[in-house]
Amino acid sequence: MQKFPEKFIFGAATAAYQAEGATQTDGKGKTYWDDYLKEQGTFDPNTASDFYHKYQEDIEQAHAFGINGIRISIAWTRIFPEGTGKVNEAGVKFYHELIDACLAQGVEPFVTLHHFDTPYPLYKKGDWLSSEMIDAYVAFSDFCFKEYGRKVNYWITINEPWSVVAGQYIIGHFPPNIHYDIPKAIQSMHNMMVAHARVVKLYKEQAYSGEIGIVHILESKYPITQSIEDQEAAAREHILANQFMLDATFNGRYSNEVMGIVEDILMKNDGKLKTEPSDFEYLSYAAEHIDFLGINYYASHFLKAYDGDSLIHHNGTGEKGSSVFALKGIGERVNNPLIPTTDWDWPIYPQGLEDMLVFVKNTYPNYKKIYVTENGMGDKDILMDETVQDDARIDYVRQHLAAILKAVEQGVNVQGYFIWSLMDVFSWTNGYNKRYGLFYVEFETQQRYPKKSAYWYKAMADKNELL
Ligand code: BGP
Repeated sequence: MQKFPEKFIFGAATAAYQAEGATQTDGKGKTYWDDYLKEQGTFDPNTASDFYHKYQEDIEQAHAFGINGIRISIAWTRIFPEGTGKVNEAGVKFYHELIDACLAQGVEPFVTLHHFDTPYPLYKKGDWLSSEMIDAYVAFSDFCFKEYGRKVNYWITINEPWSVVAGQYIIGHFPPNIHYDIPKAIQSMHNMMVAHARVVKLYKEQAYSGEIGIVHILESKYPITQSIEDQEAAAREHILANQFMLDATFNGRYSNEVMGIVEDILMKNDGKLKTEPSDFEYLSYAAEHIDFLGINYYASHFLKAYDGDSLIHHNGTGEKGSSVFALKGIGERVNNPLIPTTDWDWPIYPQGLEDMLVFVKNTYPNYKKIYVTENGMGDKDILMDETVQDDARIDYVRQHLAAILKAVEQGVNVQGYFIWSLMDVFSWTNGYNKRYGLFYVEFETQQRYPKKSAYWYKAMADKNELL
């Protein structure tokens, strides 16, 4: 019998743009996704899971299925439709009602301030590459703390800086769809970390009673063979995608080892990182005061040496085996025949989660606690007899929870787990056929159906042990 720590959060995660729908309702402003998705014409985010209208039912359902924590995010453009300036009262009211509904059901809200949804006018000004964006983000966060700070106990500054910059500037499947510009990605990542740090400082200096943290996607990187070159490739991707931000988060500066590699990657890609002395003052303050780290974990990667130009094919359709991911000055992700993958080519490797948790504990001993803020399995679920027999998902989640428990045995302080996602939601670059939810959403009718995994999750939460 494997017990979870006492008061463990059995949570489920959502994000505003992916769950709420209602992208043009009650004065909401545009994010950078709206026009882009319309022009592209593949996926319409306008209804998503209609959480904007159905949140009450969803939160009651969450509670009924043993869930005691939920990740929600505040859509910046519901509150400030233009990103700055005039406040939209309908948006302010919506989040009061949503947070109150969570609290009334005993489902603790973990509230993210930025989950991939920069307001369009600020995106046009350069997004995280512009100081106007960063100032506006700090002002928006301040507004949220003043408005909701007395009832929200857990804040998340930013969701997955690495995914944002990789999507925007390397893979190019997030607007502005730039490919292979690794220097821009590094600069933007640094700026996001400074923005995060400014918000932590603001929150702590105003002495709110809650906690504040950041969510990073942290995927372990392994060499496909033990050759020096393959080891080097894995180490480089690990530094770029994981350690660069963990150093900023917990040390308030970049270690010499990290900076050495990052500078070499920048040189090979004709770029330079610009920093200000004040950046490191903010980062050091936040490193000392941050309350928790959120880790999103879905997959790990196996790498081999690569010395060509960057080349990526994003598998957004679920056509197994179609992914290509090779970065100049870093390495190439390759298939490990011993490790199963999802239809979207994400290697299923729970050991990578255990290794990452132990790595954080050993490398950043000043971390206070960790929540696994996203983990789950995207699949092409089939609704039959008003449910889904999602045994593969149960198996995936069970293996990852077992990995967490193994890390806990090794002394890692993990206090909760949020399955991605509560119900099926809109997936940024994969649309609606990649489903993750505990609850199946029939998008045409917005009817919800608990999957087999929802019943299993409830039984586990009720017993506080792994089943
Ligand atoms: C994370 C994001 C989520 C969610 C999830 C699943 O990176 O924080 O917003 O989308 O990944 O990813 P996808 O929908 O691409 O399968």
